[in-house]
Amino acid sequence: MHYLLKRTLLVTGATLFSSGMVYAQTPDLSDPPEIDGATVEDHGSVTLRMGLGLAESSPQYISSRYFADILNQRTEGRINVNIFPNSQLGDDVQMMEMLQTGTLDMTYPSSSPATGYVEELAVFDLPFLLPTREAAIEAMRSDAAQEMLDAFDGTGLKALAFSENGFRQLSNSVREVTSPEDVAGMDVRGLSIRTMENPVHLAIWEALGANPTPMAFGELFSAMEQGVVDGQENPWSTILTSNFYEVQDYGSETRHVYTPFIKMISERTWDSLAPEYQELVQEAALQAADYEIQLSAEYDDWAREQLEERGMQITRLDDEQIAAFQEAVQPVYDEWAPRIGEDLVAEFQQIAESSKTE
Ligand code: TK8
Repeated sequence: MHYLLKRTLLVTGATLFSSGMVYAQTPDLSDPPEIDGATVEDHGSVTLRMGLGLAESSPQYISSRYFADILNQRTEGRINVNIFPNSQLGDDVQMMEMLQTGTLDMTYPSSSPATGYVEELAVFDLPFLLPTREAAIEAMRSDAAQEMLDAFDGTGLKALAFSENGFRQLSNSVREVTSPEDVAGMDVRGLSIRTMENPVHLAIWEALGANPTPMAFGELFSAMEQGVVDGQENPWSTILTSNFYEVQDYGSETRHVYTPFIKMISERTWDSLAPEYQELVQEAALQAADYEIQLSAEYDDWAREQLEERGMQITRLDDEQIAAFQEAVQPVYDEWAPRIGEDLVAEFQQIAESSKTE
């Protein structure tokens, strides 16, 4: 049976359907892999509190439930994970700070706001660098990426695994966007676009002639609703599951950045766990990450179709149109590649190239 239906009554979008109605408006999601592996010896009961930015219908939440199930099953119920979705405990930046002080055990930010801890992560923010999911997965599994996770040691945050937030797409409430000129507005004002709290993203939207405003994700819906910003950019799955389509009429399939998520645990919490529990948490994080990447891929086109059905006007861009965006953001490379490290950027470009020719 469908994993979602087994777990709980989950729906995408705003409507909660009651039983008897068609309530599973979800893509045909894969079940997670069977949980196997030996039961871990009793090292006491542990409850982990995990805060998430996204909604219950997101791949982030669904794969976190799987993470919780693995821990629970392999400890015969001794490790429990309580998940708090929807940015209810705070946004990515706040939750990372809570992990540092030990007031929250786990969270799961985008890599972009984590560049404050590990600068090299900004390589993922370079526009149009990783064109396919295959290239992105290879980049996330590279030794260079593992070094980025290791570099969190001593910050108060332990980074366990990369997983997928996804390819970012532009949405706005003002006009159809097919070119950088549409973003900048020729005789009308440029679009005001919310960005993540990350300097490369700010540079991207400045280069495109927008009026960018960094803002916490949890404030974004009401900022768009009240017209504080015209638009934002996130994967289709988020635009759907966070109900952004209710306040955004236009979408453009720009795929301008692939954003990873990073599963994190507080170093304090980590240090308090028995080594066997640590091993299990690490293993489960990697398994849940794989499952999330798969769910995320399954969501992509489906979420876009759902958004169209719900009245959003979505524009696909052809190669020439994408090339115009790529050209406009070239200054971002000139400014940021030397700061991030030319070698690292070249390594990721190499990964991207080889994924194209495969
Ligand atoms: C969720 C965020 C979000 C990100 C953003 O916590 O802020 O736009 O893409 O999904 O990590």
